[in-house]
Amino acid sequence: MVSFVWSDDCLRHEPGAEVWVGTRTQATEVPARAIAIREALLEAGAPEVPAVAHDDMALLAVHDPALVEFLRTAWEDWSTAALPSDRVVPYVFARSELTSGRVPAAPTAVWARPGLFAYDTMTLIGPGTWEAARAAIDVALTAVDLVTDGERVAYACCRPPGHHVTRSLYGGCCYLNNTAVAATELLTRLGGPVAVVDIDAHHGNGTQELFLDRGDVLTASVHVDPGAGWFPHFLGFAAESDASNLNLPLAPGTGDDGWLAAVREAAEFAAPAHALVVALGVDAAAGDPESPLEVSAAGYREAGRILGELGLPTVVVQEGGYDLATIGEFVVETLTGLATV
Ligand code: SP5
Ligand code: ZN
Repeated sequence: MVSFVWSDDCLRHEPGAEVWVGTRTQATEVPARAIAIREALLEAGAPEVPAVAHDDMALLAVHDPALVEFLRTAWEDWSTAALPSDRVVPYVFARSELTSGRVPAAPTAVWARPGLFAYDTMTLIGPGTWEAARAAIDVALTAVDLVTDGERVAYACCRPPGHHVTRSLYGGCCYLNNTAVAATELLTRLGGPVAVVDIDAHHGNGTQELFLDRGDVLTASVHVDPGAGWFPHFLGFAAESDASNLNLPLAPGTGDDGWLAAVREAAEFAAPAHALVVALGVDAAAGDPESPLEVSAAGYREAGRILGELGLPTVVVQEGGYDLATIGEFVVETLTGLATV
């Protein structure tokens, strides 16, 4: 069984809620997700590898230092200001057209600062958010270490997830783009091109934007059609595809056959790469509360097999997946498929 990288610090992020259409709704991206995955992996006999601390080189190659500094200090500043919300939440957004593209002023009000970096209201910051997000980067980079040291496949049990984060904007329950940092580090160490195949139920918009027009990192994403009303709403359409990016939006209710056909297409797109990052969201699962793709556990195992058949050094990075009863099983099935070849 594939080794998995773990850090207890990933449990320190407690979103508390998601502000959605102006109301606080129940948080979906909760610590119990990672605990459930770890239990299933241990049960399946996967060796556990503790995350090793890594410096900020790869992180700062991906993200704007201003975003990183904001995330590092946001909770401290917010709690000092004694605001009525127990989580950092934006209320005014520094959209680039507001300043005609000019750099917006650094706001003096602490409660205005999140609007420089957040693109939604669902992605709250609390006491352990930074520690968990930074630990997830170490988890991803430790999995890269395993692969560059000779393991063909390694799994990074990252939490919070990351694929919705761009160079300077966070959202979609994500703070730092673990997948993009892993891909960047693989590129540095093994040379390019590196491919990212994202099978989370939502479009990997952050990863797409980070590697736009770059021949050295190919990105492919299989996800529910944003045109059918699904997050991230503004991106993930087939028309965004080009020589280095492939979007495969699927209709709600697609199920195994259509989903696996798209995974095969994504795998073919990734085939020329020297290394692979699988952005593994298991929220395409039938029964997942956040997506309608209706994929079975056998479907995820087959997706793993298809991607494993590429024979590339492969880092698997955890993204979404919200059905606590089955999330662990779906991850184990995927890794089993990846390891069969
Ligand atoms: C990593 C990942 O899978 N992020 C997905 C975030 C998308 N969430 C969209 C939520 C839309 C509204 N949900 C209503 C229920 C609120 N609890
Ligand atoms: Zn997702």
